[in-house]
Amino acid sequence: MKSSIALNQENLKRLSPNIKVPSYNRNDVKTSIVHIGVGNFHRSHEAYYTHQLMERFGVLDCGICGVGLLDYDRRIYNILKDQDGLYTLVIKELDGTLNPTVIGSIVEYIFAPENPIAVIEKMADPDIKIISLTITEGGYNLNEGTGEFDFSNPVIVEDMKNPMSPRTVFGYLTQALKLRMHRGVGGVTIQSCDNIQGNGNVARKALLNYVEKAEPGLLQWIEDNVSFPNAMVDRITPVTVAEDIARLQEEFLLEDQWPVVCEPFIQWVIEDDFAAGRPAWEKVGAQFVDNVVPFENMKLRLLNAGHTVLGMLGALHGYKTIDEAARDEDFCEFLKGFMDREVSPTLGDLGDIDLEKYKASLIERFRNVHIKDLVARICLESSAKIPIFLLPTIRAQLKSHQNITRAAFVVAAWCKYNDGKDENGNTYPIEDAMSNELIRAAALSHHEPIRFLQIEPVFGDLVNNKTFVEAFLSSLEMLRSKKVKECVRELNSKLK
Ligand code: CS2
Repeated sequence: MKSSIALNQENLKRLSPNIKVPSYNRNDVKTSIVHIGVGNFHRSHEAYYTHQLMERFGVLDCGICGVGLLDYDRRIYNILKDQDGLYTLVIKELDGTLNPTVIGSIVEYIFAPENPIAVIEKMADPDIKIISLTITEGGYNLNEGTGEFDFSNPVIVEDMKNPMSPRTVFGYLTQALKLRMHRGVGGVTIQSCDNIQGNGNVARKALLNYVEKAEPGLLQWIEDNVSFPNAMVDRITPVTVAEDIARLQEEFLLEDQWPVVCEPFIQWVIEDDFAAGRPAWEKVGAQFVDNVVPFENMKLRLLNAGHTVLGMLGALHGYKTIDEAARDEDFCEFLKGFMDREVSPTLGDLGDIDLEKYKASLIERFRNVHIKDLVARICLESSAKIPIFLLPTIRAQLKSHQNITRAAFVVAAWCKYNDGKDENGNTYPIEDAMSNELIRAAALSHHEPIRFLQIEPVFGDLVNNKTFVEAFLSSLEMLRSKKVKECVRELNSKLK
């Protein structure tokens, strides 16, 4: 039996012909993008688009320098160092075939806790035209209830005190932009790639709030020289599991310590507002538009919230993966009702987009048995996701006096989810920056159900809306007295 080969630059030429490898000379790649947060999503999305541009069009001036800010990032840093920045992206086709490509667009990586100055200098380098971010929904440090920047966050307090050894993205950006200003290096684009409505506007607001207190002399320069394009990003990218690593080794004789698997679907719709130019990502499928709002609304309220629906109901029932939940006919009927009756009316004018086709494609994507996206991944950090994915639908429907029964039921399911136990008695951890508060509120809600809606940073003033509160209370009562599947069946037939 042939032995497997470790992934690194030197070994690329020895790999099986079934694996696509970079044919461009990586030594000729010039870095012009710094990316903060090299997680699986960045590796299946922006780094993939950029690699395609290098591979298919020979555009080599858009190399990526990855940056890890958190201790957690040490692992990816070590692995990328070991593998010369290379990793395998395994697209799982709809028929289950694996389609592996070695991605070469990440040509540098800096682990910030070890070398904060190197990160600041890199972001201030005149060659850097874009600083892109995947720092998660919660990473923007805004109170979801009030929309205000959270200055009480202890790491933010630390960064204000020690500006030269920052820990947050805001501390780093402030120092780097200050250097750019003093050195006359010119503007840069800060490009959010997170699942947030108006992600560019949110990045801008969060940064300006921080700078206003930390470095007010920099505000005007940012206004004049930095752009923050909004974008919709999409590709379902599950957590890599041991089996993914093993299959690559067994079927392709490739040893990659941390490959990424993903679905074939990919989409990136970007507002064309780049202060210092940009790669021609449109050549490899990205769409540049004047207004991304309709695309963002559609994606966040249907795909991401659809995930939340399946994740929460699925978790209570005991399903482990999203495809299992989506293949459950009762849950799927509920999901379709949620999309058609409660979300679609809030989406407004979508121009040329075929909404029915989009929704049908989502069901297909959720049902893809090969992706094995974990319910646990969908449910983690819900306190940052639900206010973005689900509550805007509730707010919009309430405003136009329309139905919110299913959406409120999902909020109630989330409350019950925080009891930490499914209906078979299996326990699971609540992985959430607000886990203490959520667990406490869920516990209190057994006697006083409204307590859950009093989590102000999540629900804000929704707790004062009578219609919403009633819908939530009756759903929670139902969920606490019967199994989730029974409740869903009842609602499906009642709401037909
Ligand atoms: C998911 C997203 O985290 C979540 O809850 O809905 O990660 C989703 O898979 C991506 O946004 C797909 O583009």
